[in-house]
Amino acid sequence: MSNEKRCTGCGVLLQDENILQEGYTTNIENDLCQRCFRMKNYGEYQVITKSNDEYIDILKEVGKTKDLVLYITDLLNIEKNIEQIRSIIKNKMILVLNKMDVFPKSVKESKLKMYLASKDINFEEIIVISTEKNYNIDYLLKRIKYFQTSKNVYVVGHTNAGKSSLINKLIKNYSDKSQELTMSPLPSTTLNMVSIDINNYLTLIDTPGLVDYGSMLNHVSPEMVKKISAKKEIKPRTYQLRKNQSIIIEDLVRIDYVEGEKNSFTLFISNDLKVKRLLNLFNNDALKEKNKITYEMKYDEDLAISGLGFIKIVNKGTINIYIDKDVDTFTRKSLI
Ligand SMILES: Nc1nc2c(ncn2[C@@H]2O[C@H](COP(=O)(O)OP(=O)(O)OP(=O)(O)O)[C@@H](O)[C@H]2O)c(=O)[nH]1
Ligand SMILES: [Mg+2]
Repeated sequence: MSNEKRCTGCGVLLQDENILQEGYTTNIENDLCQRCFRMKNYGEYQVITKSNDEYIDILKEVGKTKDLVLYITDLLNIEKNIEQIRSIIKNKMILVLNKMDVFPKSVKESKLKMYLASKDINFEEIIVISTEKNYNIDYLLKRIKYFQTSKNVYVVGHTNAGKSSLINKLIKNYSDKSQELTMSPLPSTTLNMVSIDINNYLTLIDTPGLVDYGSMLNHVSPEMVKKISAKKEIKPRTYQLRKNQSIIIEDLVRIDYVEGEKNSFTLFISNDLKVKRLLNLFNNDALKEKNKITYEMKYDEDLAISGLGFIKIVNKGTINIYIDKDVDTFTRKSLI
């Protein structure tokens, strides 16, 4: 039997005909599709790969409205192309930087905001929050009320930024609803728009995330995804490197310091990842089969590795990195 009923966890159209297809449920009376049911109750994750064309169509629908949009991004993984979504929708937008809890306490919010402001993208306001620790959620709600142009407020962003988690937090804090959106550590959890009335004046609309094909999360095993995703406050790890020394992170990336004065490399990555330092890079060829990229680092820049985190390098120098060819890397003025 097919119908118009949607899963309340991920927004997919429910169907009870084909177990191999999206939206399957044993009984059409259920609220959740089988995939959401298993994620919620057993933590069993099933990865679905979505094409961004569908997502861009959803964004264009949002763009046809005059409603306020919350653009959620993961602080550790501020996208290389943060303006990408902005270029599709011109609505009033608040930039919400989520997952402050995993960022080292030493990092000043003002510095983060300044970095984003320097990108010259038009946001009504930039707000730092932690959904996990309930940090700044009250303030965010105040600002939503201030900027909203109708009842409807859309929540957009790249996949895994914490959009559904944020909406769940707002439901829990400010409504008497029991609906819970599906959240998971893997990308592409939400599959379609899901509307939730928080109260008579506010309806939040969850959307699937834009897939960042350059993110490491899309190129490693589900076990490694869990390891890469920081759950606790990151303890920055600093290595003093001389020329011809090297850093290796798991079997994910190798960074050879090939030219420059003695230098300081500070890693902002999940505490669960193992890091090895080579005192002489010529003695070990590990990971050299991967794709090589050379960067001329300027004074006080970060090397950002999409999905993994970033490395602050204090002095100028030349580095060679070896990494999966599909993972994006870029340099920027240091965030810290
Ligand atoms: N440490 C930390 N983790 C968070 C926070 N908010 C969300 N997460 C985690 O981030 C992961 C992704 O959360 P979701 O809410 O599923 O993300 P999403 O943006 O809805 O993802 P898609 O539906 O795939 O687009 C989950 O493992 C969450 O537990 C936060 O404030 N701090
Ligand atoms: Mg989601």
